[in-house]
Amino acid sequence: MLPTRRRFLASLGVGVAGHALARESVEMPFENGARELVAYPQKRPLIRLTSRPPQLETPMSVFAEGAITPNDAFFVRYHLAGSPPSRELLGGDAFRLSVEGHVQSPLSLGVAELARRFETAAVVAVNQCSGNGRGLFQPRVPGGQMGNGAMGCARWEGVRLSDVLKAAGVKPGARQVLLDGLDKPPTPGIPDFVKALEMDQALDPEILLATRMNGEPLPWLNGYPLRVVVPGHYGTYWIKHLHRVTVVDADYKGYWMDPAYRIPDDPCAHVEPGTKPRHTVPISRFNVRSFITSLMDGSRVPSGRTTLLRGIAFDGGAGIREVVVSDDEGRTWRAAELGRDHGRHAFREWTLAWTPPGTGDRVLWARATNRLGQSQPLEPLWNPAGYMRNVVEPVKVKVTT
Ligand SMILES: Nc1nc2c(c(=O)[nH]1)N[C@H]1C(S)=C(S)[C@@H](COP(=O)(O)O)O[C@H]1N2
Ligand SMILES: [Mo]
Repeated sequence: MLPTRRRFLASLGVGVAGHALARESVEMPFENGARELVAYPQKRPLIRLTSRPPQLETPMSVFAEGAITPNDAFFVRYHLAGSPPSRELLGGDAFRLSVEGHVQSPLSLGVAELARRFETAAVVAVNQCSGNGRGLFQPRVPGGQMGNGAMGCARWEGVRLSDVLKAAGVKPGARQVLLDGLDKPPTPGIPDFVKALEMDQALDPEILLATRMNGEPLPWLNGYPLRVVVPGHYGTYWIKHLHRVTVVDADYKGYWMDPAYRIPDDPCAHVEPGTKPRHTVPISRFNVRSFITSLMDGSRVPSGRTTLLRGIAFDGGAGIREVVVSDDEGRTWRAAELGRDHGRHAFREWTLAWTPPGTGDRVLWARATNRLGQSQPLEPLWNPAGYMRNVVEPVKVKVTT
């Protein structure tokens, strides 16, 4: 996102001639990247990708404020034009979660009942869309043209999916657990947004059915009153407004599992640009990423004076071991200082004192390595769906006298 925030006047249209509404907009660093900043209920102005359904990105500067993304700045992603479901469906006693299918005793539980029956559990975890950074793919790919703001880190609190499944009594032969939210397709031809977890994965005690986010009930647009939290895994599995958990004894073949949300079956999830993968698998864990959050493309920094660079890093759950920064396109690297550890699924903040040498254009790179030794490529890796971008993202600044 460029810092040159253009302010433009959007006319309110016929009948209100003479009145105009000032709106802030941003320009993402790719073609057709003009976006308005729009405030939705419970949200501060965020970068709007689409209005039907609402899809909002977080400006990178928010991530410079801390490892926890405030609820009102947390990104929003939906697939179906009718989303989010209406407040009536979500409100009060009307909401029930049903647990059904290949189980001994099907359950139907309200949110309060869930909290009463099952032990409370919490995790600080990053939620990131599979297509975070898709707009930056070259060659361009179809799909939501997002910058890198489709991510956020929060403290999620709720109950364990595994406890709920155990209470329902999973029958032998169960293969997968299907997760469905209350949002429905606008027309019959469009498949409902349903995701599947393998049975052994669904029983991982890390996976939560969360009712609270950063100490508050979930915002409406982030899944009120109940959502799935799958730490370390892409947001596609983090079903919002969860109302049905179905245990099945076969492999689910719905559209949002196949062909959607699949990656090349290759260790780096990539293919030669412009080609199709021969074999695909469902997308799963995050790869390693890091970002400079205190400076953006076009930021000005004074030469010879020390600036504190700030950033974040995260991965699929091993935890971040190291972040290094280069101001000379990789000839030399310096280790950043890691901030407080909020857990292996959280954003890890980092800082580095940097004294810009000389004057003129400078490119800054940050590169993280996790505790498994996995890191980030210097050249982008490509796949046709625009998933799992994790190239070192250059930040081009101007060093001034
Ligand atoms: N009910 C429902 N849940 C959903 C989706 C959706 O379209 N409907 N989209 C998923 C995707 S792809 C992502 S990236 C995350 C985004 O979570 P957020 O909107 O809370 O940031 O929600 C997931 N859960
Ligand atoms: Mo997503």
